[in-house]
Amino acid sequence: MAKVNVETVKTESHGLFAPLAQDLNSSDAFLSEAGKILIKFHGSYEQTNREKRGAAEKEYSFMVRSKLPGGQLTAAQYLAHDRIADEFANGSIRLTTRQGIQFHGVIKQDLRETVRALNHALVTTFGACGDVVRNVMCCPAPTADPQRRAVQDIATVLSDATLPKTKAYHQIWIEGKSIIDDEAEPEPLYGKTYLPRKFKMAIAFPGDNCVDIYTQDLGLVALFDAANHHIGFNVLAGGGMGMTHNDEDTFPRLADVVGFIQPQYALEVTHAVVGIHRDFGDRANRKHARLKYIIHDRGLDWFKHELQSRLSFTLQPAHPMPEFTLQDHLGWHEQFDAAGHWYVGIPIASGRIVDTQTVQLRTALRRIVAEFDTPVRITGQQNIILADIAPHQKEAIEQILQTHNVLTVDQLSQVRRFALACVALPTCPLAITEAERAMPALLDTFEDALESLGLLGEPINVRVTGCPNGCARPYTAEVAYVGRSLNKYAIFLGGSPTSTRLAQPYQDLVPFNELVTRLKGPLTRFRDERLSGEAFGDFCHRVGVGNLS
Ligand code: SRM
Ligand code: SF4
Repeated sequence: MAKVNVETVKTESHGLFAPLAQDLNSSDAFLSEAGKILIKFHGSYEQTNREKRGAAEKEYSFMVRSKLPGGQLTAAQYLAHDRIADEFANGSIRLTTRQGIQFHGVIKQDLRETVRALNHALVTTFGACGDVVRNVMCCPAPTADPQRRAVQDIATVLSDATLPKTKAYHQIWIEGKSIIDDEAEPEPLYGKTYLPRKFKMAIAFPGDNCVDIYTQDLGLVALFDAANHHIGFNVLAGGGMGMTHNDEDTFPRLADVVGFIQPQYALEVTHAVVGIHRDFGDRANRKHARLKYIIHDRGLDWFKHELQSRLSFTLQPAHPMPEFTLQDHLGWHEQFDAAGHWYVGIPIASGRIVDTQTVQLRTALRRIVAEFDTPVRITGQQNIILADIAPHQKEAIEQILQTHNVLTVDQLSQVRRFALACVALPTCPLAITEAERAMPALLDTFEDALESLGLLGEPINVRVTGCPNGCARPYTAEVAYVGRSLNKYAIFLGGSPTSTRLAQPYQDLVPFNELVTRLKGPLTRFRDERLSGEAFGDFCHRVGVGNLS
């Protein structure tokens, strides 16, 4: 099949409408090549079951992704996702590393009803994928502090302001239109060709890097004065994870600190940085089309100058960057509101909410959210937070979790607590190896190794991806396993425990069953030679990853 050009498809789509709208009315189980590109902007990917490849007929289905700024949902919205999982998807809900929710296994005939059901619950999938601003991340901790709440609200403001203006989403999914009968809405931010590639942004709170701020195209670090007033943001730009093995022109990169802005300029700076990506991104080579390559190729000074030329105010020098930790918000925490509410963070292995014979995780969460009407937050570590819990409800909630065998954070080892894995097989078309599905066995082996070395209490963060695209942000982890070829991985070590430094390549083409044994040497040296309180990633970095074998 002839390969279609993404830029041409965008230009000719009449505002992301055609030929997707027509494709949806055909009886085929799949979309045209152009339709496949366009549906991403609407929050969905066409996929085939990788395990059934080679069968006479491919099994087509769709992944559908909700866009949830700051990972925030009402109880009713969570319950709508829970219902859709059974009605239209494969019975599971998948929390993502960007605080979104994915469904897998939706067939084409059910796509419209799925999107409509989400819209009915006031959730959009628009812009969850595609060459636009993706889900805006923000630290989700539901503390009552009004200053923090105000910053969390900015995530929603930025998300709404960067949605494409085209009416195609409403026309296709809600009105069911398939004929173009009006002018496409102008797109002041995006233009006819939208962005050259995806664009990701996040807001972090000082001291808490739960959104992996240095990996974002645009990062805003909220800063507060001694009286806890929100004084503005340090602006970071040019982070990104994706790379291709054996292609030196592609690489993970940490964002640079660009300057400081007052709170009222968050939207203006967002538009300006997105505009630079739109105008200077590489439209000839999608692998080279992220903002990080513009800054790498043209230099930070050029970027700052270009940014300043697009702003109505003077960009100030950055304030000292706060020391980061990585708060996963798991366990019970007070919200410090007048009602004395609590919130609880519940660990979800690789973000997959599903009932199995032994653990009825989905049922437990559904019961709690329905009975106690708890607002829901999704974290950037693929976990869930249930909020607004009255002190007298805590015991009943604990009881429901226990009845359904759901593990709470105190029952997890530190390594399991901080582990992340991308979706990979069987749905992801780009997966080279397993990730999510292999994680339980890998962590069992990892825990055994740590226990034998007396290191089980160490909070080492391990991230696994089925390919080098980096969906679980492996390159900022202390230990990263990145799918390399059939059943073989590249190992990276030496990221910081707070995700503020890139890990370095350690060993390549390591078979799955050697992933932990290959770390025995470094872990033993860590045990014997570490400085007091030193984390594993910091130890590897200090000694030098190249000196660790
Ligand atoms: Fe991702 C492509 C899953 C976060 C970098 N990512 C994909 C696709 C859509 C595969 C595809 O193109 O067909 C995966 C769908 C698999 C499936 O079956 O569900 C996929 N990415 C995910 C999720 C679900 C992983 C997860 O386990 O949670 C995350 C969804 C986030 C969301 O709600 O929006 C997800 N992806 C990320 C992140 C992490 C982040 O954004 O914080 C990254 C690295 C950061 C970055 O973008 O630099 C990431 N995904 C990629 C890339 C590489 C982009 C690049 O610059 O080269 C691809 C490949 C592509 O876009 O062509 C990709
Ligand atoms: Fe798929 Fe690769 Fe992303 Fe994993 S890292 S979900 S294998 S694209």
